[in-house]
Amino acid sequence: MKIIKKITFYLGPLLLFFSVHADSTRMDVQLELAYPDVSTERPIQITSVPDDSGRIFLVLQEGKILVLPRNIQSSSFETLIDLTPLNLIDNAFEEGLLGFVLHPDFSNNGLVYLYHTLQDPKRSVLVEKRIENLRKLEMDDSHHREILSIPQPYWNHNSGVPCFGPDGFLYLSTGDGGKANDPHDHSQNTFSLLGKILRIDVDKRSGDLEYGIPPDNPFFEKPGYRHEIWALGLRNPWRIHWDHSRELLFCADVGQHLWEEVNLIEKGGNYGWNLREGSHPFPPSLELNKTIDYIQPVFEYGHDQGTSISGGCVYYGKRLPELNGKYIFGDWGTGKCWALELSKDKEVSTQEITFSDKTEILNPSPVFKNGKPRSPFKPVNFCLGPEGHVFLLDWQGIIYRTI
Ligand SMILES: [Ca+2]
Ligand SMILES: [Ca+2]
Repeated sequence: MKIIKKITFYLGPLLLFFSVHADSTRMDVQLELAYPDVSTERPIQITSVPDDSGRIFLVLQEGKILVLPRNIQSSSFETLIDLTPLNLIDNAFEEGLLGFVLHPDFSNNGLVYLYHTLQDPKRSVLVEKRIENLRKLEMDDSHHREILSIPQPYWNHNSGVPCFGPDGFLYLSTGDGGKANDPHDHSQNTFSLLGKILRIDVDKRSGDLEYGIPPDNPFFEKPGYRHEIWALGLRNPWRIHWDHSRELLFCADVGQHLWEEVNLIEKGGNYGWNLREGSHPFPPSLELNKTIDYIQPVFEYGHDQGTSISGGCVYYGKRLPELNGKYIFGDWGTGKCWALELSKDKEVSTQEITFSDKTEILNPSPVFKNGKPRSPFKPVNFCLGPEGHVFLLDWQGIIYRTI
């Protein structure tokens, strides 16, 4: 240990040139501000434009998708999609444009999918649109297909950020519909699309549906079940992420008052809400029912460390070798962030991540005042960008990028 400390002491000034320092329990990662001169209020997601331009799509919760250039100092941008004339939002905290994903064959068909809320009646919809000029990124205004519409009883717990799996099917995480305690028991109701992860085929049609049901879905043609369901018992799964190279589906599920969780989603799995919060009984006064086969989170933390998990992504790249193969996520309430590693035999270990912009630490240790977290940094998403960078989206309107 002494020798390592000495080496670190002597190498300290040198190590500052690297963007990541790490040991087995924590790491420091350097960030820089991205697009400080562009108005990026309530950013939700970033996706790379799949060409060599280095451009990104930036999804804003108010209902816009911007195209931003490779140069993160630039103040120029284009507006690709503007849904703000639609009646998306009654409560701006969780409603709005909640996700955007490109079709796996986007470079040939230009198809994109948006998940957003609508009012009167309150609902969430999955919509297909098309980009006709893939270089200039111009919309084909004649193409609009509403694939799925889910009635929403309340403004909260709509979840979002759909993604395509390695099988080419679209996965969509839906919240339990809202309020507290899942008052209508949507998450355990196998005839409700709420509180689920759904799996659909956007290229086919089943019966009157605007999508196909893959025949290997776990409840395909099973009476009493919606056949779209891939997994159930989720509360507000913000957000899911497919690790395509290991074929693992990660899901961060926001807890109620006690536990935040990271799950690995299995076909047909029941993740326990509203009979469990994390690995604990719900309501907490109940004894844990061990007779039902709920799937435990692979990682959970209590509300002494954070209050609302924001799922992220698994990083692969040479730019940040200490993060390679690790799932990066954080807490919206306290700003605490982690890298989760899964060994070959699925053993889980985590490291805390301290993010810094030059010398300023973005996420110091969690601070609670009168029981409420106080954080200058409110991570809402962690997204892979072009050229091996990770983008961190601060819901307060600030975007950071790893160096
Ligand atoms: Ca809702
Ligand atoms: Ca759970």
